[in-house]
Amino acid sequence: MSVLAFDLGASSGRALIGQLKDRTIRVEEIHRFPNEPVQIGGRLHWDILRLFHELKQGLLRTKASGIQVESLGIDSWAVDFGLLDQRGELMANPFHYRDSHTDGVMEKVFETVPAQAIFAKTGIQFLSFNTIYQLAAIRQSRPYLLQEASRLLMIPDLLRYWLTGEMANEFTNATTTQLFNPSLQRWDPELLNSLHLPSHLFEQVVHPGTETGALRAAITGELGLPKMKVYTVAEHDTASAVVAVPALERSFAYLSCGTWSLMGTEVAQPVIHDRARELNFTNEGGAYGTYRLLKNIMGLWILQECQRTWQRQGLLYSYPELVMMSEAEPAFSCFINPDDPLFLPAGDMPQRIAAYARRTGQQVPQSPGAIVRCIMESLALQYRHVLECTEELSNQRFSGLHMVGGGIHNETLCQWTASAIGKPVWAGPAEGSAIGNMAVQWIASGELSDIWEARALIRDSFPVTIYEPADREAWENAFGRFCQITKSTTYI
Ligand code: ADP
Ligand code: LRH
Repeated sequence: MSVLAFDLGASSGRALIGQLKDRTIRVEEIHRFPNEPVQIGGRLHWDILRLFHELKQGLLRTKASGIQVESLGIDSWAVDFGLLDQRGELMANPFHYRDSHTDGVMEKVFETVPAQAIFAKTGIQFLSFNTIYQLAAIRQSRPYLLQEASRLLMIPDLLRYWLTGEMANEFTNATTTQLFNPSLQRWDPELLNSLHLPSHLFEQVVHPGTETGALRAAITGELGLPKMKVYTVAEHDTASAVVAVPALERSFAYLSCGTWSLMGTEVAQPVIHDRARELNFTNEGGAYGTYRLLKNIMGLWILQECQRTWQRQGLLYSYPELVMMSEAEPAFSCFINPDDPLFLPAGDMPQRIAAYARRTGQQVPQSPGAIVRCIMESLALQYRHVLECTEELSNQRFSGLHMVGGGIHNETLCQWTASAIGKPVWAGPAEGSAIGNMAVQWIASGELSDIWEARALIRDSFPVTIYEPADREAWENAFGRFCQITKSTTYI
């Protein structure tokens, strides 16, 4: 049976068709497009109508492929949303989570509800751009939006609504708002009340694998398509990526490596206590009653922004070129804490890395290759730190690390990660989110029995590259220095 997955990452979106035949998954990418935010009036927004247009292009290419697709699902990055009026129309352009309207808002919210109370209720990490702080910012600057709005839909909820005409808030993404209470299994009424957020915006959440309508007649008519079922999948892209981790054992650690690096493990119950809060870990909802005990690491975003900065200066480097240039540079010359808030907003990352190096008394990396080396080594060392925290919080010891996502195309990063953690890295599949999206559709339609059957099938269908640790002593010493340099800086 064939299904269509739309996977929208912060840097690009794609449409993939998955075919499940003779106990093998075959995947074909039929559409890929950049996801470029738009800066306007000093604000940063997603180009949501363009994204919807690209979904339609994906549907047209599905038709052109001649493959009969039974259903589709959409996953995307978390926390961002649209507000709809009583007529069901989008009231304003959704903000990009890197917009500065949330600057200082989290601290203000803590004056009303202390951080401890928010974490106790939600189990969600403190990121300055979480939906809760975006809504608090909107309440201050554009109160009319919240007064008039009748519904809040997260990005995949919104796109799904435009495709089907049906509104539903999906569970995995709902948890990333930091307004959902996993013990109550509903939006937290006290949090909504304390922050004066209208409760009617938030409807009952639906779980991954729920059939939530079909392509509406206006779409099938416009595009000349047959009717197609639409499922809520694990609509947070990281939740879908975790579904696709080809683990055979129940206890495993993962790193979803794309614009962000999300590292953690799957747990049956949220881990909510002081230590988890101190380490700023999160317990985001997963598929089939699981939770994702993980931590956000700034990830390849820093490299993306360097590439963009150099491009503006007329220096065009592809990712493979940048990686190659970094390999020619001396090892362990400069480290950054990738999670320093300095690196969160868009902008001139080479300059910020130089500022960080000066602030911490290190030699400033000068060439693009040296800067890329600094980013990649620092990421690998931060992975080591976060893996140790994951082991502590989950009370487990992992024998290796599963890496999924576009970042695994960077073989040097995979190798350095293995060396930094001192354990093997198992890399694959690169399109984890899209494949996890498909797996939930197959489970929903009865083609697969459960997530473990899906994972075994993914393991058999896609290659996994194994990276063994190397240069252990040098990486051990580097980790000691990295911890010294980065311990003074705060986390995102
Ligand atoms: P997202 O879904 O968040 O948009 P992806 O999972 O597509 O991100 O991963 C994008 C990242 O993968 C890029 O920022 C880049 O660093 C890395 N990447 C992709 N292709 C390559 C490649 N050929 N060589 C090295 N790195 C790559
Ligand atoms: C990764 C991701 C991550 C969120 C961030 C906003 O794409 O969904 O899990 O924290 O984007």
